[in-house]
Amino acid sequence: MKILILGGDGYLGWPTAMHLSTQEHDVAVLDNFAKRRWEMELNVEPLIPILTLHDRVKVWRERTGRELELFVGDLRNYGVVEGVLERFRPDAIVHYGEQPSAPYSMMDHNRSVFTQMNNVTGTLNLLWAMKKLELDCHLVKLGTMGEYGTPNIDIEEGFIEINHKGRRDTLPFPCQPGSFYHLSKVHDSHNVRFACRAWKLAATDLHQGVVYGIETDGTAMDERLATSFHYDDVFGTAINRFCVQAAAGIPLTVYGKGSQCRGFLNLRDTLRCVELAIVNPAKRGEYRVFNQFTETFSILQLAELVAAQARKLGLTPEIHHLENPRVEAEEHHYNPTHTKLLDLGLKPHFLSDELLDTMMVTILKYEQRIKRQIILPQVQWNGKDKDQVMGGLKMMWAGA
Ligand code: USQ
Repeated sequence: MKILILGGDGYLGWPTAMHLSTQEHDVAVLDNFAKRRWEMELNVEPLIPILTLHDRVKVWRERTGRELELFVGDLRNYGVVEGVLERFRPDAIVHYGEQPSAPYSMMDHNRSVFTQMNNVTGTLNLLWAMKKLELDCHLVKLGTMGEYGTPNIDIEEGFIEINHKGRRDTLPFPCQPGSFYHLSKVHDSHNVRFACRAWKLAATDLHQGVVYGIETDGTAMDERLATSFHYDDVFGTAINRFCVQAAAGIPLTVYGKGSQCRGFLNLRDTLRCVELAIVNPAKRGEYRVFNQFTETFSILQLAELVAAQARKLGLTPEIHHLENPRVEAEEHHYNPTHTKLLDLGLKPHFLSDELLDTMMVTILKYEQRIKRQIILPQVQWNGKDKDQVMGGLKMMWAGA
């Protein structure tokens, strides 16, 4: 199958490209390297040094004899999107090409507007290009479990059957996301669903939980094929951050009580879920949602698991409860359904002591690169916009 990966330079995009290439698919990657620019803006960098995408593609060819076609371009530019689709004519498109961080979207006015314009426009351009070119192509769109928020009922996979005043319908599950980033994914979901209905496109919206892990079969092949692993307060996520903190002897940063629950999955399972969605495609006109996570944990539970494993490695981790920088429920019901990917054959890699151990051992190899000043949360959900803090002076900002 011909598969185009949007956001192929990222934490998930690059290992997905390697994985699908190994499965004998003909894979192309597209990226505009925006993430590398945001890293420079915030003065953060991935823990493991990352080669350019051009060089990683070369190393991949050297190691496997397989080609990954590389396109450089911005999804906000419709001409780029249509041009790439016309040239590559994919059977499936995996769309990771968005601004992925909730804190980034809550940092200030500029970044919040940028996140929504970037994410929504890119996806809309893609939908229009798929329509115009009449490709027989399945869109696998990365959404997020955060679209649902934390309602006081069980979360279904995308849709819920409702009886209302004697009438019954199956409707999109209500969304109460917790950041402008998560909201951008809700807007995308509506646009993708509408395009499937109006233009008979085929799409799978993967409502993914928080991904953890550093290693996949591809990255393990050669250090030069490593993926972009973040531990800072903006691009780093819960388990990955806790492992780095434990390895560096920095107290684990649990926000608030830590009783907030989320769905989690191993990076290796992300690759498998995307593959399962691709080889079992949605039908034309169909918009389907898979909840993509394998386990739920509270944040405090995770911190305790990481700390226990760190102790076995001779480390002396501490857990600190910080004032929660986010506006989010800490005590809530959480029982999301996640059967569709299991039904398609997903065999989860659960969070194990062994995995945490391997992650921390890898992290310890790069311990000298850990910047301690980028660990503590700096973005307050209801804090002052940085522009205002700077007395109305607009920051020089390269994101627009
Ligand atoms: N948290 C802490 N301490 C930390 C970091 C996070 O307690 O040092 C807590 C947060 O308050 C939150 C939870 O952990 O309750 C998850 O936060 P996160 O930063 O790990 O993940 P989140 O912001 O939700 O976003 C990440 C990805 C995003 C993806 C999402 C899936 O960055 O792209 O969509 O996970 S989900 O969380 O299911 O919406």
